[in-house]
Amino acid sequence: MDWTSVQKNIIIHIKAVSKLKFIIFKERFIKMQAKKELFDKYNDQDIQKFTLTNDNGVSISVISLGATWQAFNFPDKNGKTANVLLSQASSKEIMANQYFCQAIGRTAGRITNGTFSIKGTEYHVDQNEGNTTLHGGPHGFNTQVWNGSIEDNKIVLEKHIDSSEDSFPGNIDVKITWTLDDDNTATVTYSAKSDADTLFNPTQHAYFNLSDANNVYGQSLTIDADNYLELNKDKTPSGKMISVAGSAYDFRSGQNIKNGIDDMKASVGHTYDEVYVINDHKAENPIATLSDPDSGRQVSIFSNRNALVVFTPDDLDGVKFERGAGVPHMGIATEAQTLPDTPNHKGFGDIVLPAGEEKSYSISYKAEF
Ligand code: FUC
Repeated sequence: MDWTSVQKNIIIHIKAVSKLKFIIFKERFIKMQAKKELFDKYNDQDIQKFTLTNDNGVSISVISLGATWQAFNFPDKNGKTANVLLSQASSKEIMANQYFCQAIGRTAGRITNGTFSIKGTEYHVDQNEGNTTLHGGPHGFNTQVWNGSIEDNKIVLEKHIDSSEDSFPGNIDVKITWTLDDDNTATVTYSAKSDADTLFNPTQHAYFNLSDANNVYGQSLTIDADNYLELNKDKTPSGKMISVAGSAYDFRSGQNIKNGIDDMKASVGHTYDEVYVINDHKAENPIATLSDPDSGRQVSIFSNRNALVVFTPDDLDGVKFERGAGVPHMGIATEAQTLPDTPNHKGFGDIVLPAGEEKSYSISYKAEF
């Protein structure tokens, strides 16, 4: 070997060592933090709280009861960090006022008469809202205490649900995973495998309020949807899709939420509790974006499924949130999913989880500030 190639080799070696040192430095000092702590007790069971904090100080917390998304903390334009979710402080309250920010399954939304067919076999599942099965029925994902752990900076929640427990066909193994990346995107992934054909259409019932105010009136929402579902009196879908054009339902170019609610009340007599039919879109484009000009906070929602439920409840009386006593329009719920009541309507999609197959669905929430 001549002298120049020895020199070259030494330089390459030095470069490689410095690169390695930098990686080790980065790993040691700017590493994502993951924490597990006791939240409280529910029915004598320990309820755990898991928190991931990224390099920018943005954090998410999830608790094992109902796989509830307990916190999404990120700063406003002045650097003041706050939780943008409507969270309740204890397991007792979470179970007394269900669905707030909880995991929803096996099936999000309403199933007409709790009845559906898979490959010609008719099934009847437990009803919990008149004749309707809402959000997986009375023993849905949100009522379960999940087995939680932290694995490779991911929050992992697992549960085996027996068919006899929630009345859906098939014993099902479900895994809910939460991650948070350094672009401030929180992602929840629901995976399931069943020993018999069943339905799987999970979502997260996140209620957002990006501001410090106790309502969402100053915030605006954009939804990539040309159509919404016509609903029957009991809020089950009629099967018909209606164009949003020229109505209070139209969020395609963004709409202030207070103007929208006022317009809804004047035109159809109620607030938003609607199922939007999401347009075909590229994976990198959000299906919806909620933004708050006052705080400078924004959350974009990414999903590859065809529906988003939007709910701005008028009545939150008697619910005590960490940010204060419930008042009308304190938060806005967004639930990315496949169109509800799926097997009962042609063209709504396919939520069948065939026996022995694993299916996964993800929803991402990107925070900007
Ligand atoms: C949404 C709404 C429902 C219900 C639930 C808690 O999914 O569509 O009407 O109130 O949330």
